[in-house]
Parts: sequence; structure tokens; C-alpha cells
Amino acid sequence: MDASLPSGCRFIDLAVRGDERGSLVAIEALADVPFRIERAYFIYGTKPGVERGFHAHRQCAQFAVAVAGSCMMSLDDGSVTAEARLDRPDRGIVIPPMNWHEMRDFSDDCVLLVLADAPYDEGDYIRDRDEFRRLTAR
Ligand code: T46
Repeated sequence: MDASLPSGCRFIDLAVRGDERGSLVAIEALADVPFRIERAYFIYGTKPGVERGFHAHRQCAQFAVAVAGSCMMSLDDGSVTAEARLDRPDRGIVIPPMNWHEMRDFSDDCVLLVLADAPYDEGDYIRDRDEFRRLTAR
């Protein structure tokens, strides 16, 4: 556990299986990421200055890794906030449920791969910051 990150968030280093041909990174459910993978999506071609995210998930856990380029992700569990730089194809971050996250500063070549433990469900999103604050108030 990284003490500087919100509760449940952590970086995971992925093994690089490189040889003279180049590099390969594999991501296995319950081994490299701490959940069964039900969905994968990736974000790319993000326009300059664009910010994405601005929500938390009620139940869904995710793992995000910039497989090319870089971006910044801010994370907030309601009491701890942190800025995470995603700039390596062999190092991603776990985004647990109930973490408000925002992404910005995408490089032109950024491809952000996200693995999720549940199918897409708009009902799982909290997109209202005040609602998130109420739900995480201690
Ligand atoms: C998240 C961050 C890291 C789908 O139809 N299926 C999907 O699996 C996803 C993820 C999105 N969509 C649709 C919903 C919207 O019409 O794609 C459109 C863009 O989604 P959104 O505005 O939520 O994108 P971001 O970049 O703000 O957030 C995304 C994920 O939605 C979110 O779960 O945690 O990336």
C-alpha cells in the first residue's frame, strides 16, 4: 500500500518480457490485477487541453495503464487526494470503487488502457461531486 495514495489505490508494476525483438507485457486477472477482468477499453487521440473522468464508481474497480505516452490522474477517496503520473507501459494504478478520478495532460500519443471488473453500467457512475462528497463524508 502506498501511504501517499487514497485508500485502496496502488501502483502495480508489470513484468516486461523483453527479448531482442522488443517488449511484451501480459496482464492476467487475479495475478497482475486484483480482480477478474470483465471489460477493457482504451482512450486515445485525446485533444490538447482535454480533461476526462470527473466521476467515481460505486462498485466497479479498475486498473489503468498508459501503454503509450502519458497522462496525469488525480484521485480522491473523500479524505485523501493524490496526483498520479501514468507514463510507463509496465506500471499501472488500481482505481478502487468510490474514488473520484480525473485525467488530464494527455500527451498526443497517449493510449490509456483501462481494465474493469464489471461490464459498463452508467448507473455505477457518480458524476456529481457534491453527491460524492456526501457519500464519502466521515
Ligand atoms: C473511467 C475513466 C478512467 C461505453 O459505452 N462503454 C464503456 O465501457 C465506457 C468506459 C464508456 N462508454 C461510453 C460512455 C460515454 O458515452 O463512452 C463514452 C465516454 O465515456 P466517459 O465520458 O465516461 O469517458 P471518461 O474518459 O470520462 O471516463 C472513462 C470511463 O468511462 C470511466 O469508467 O473510470 O475513463
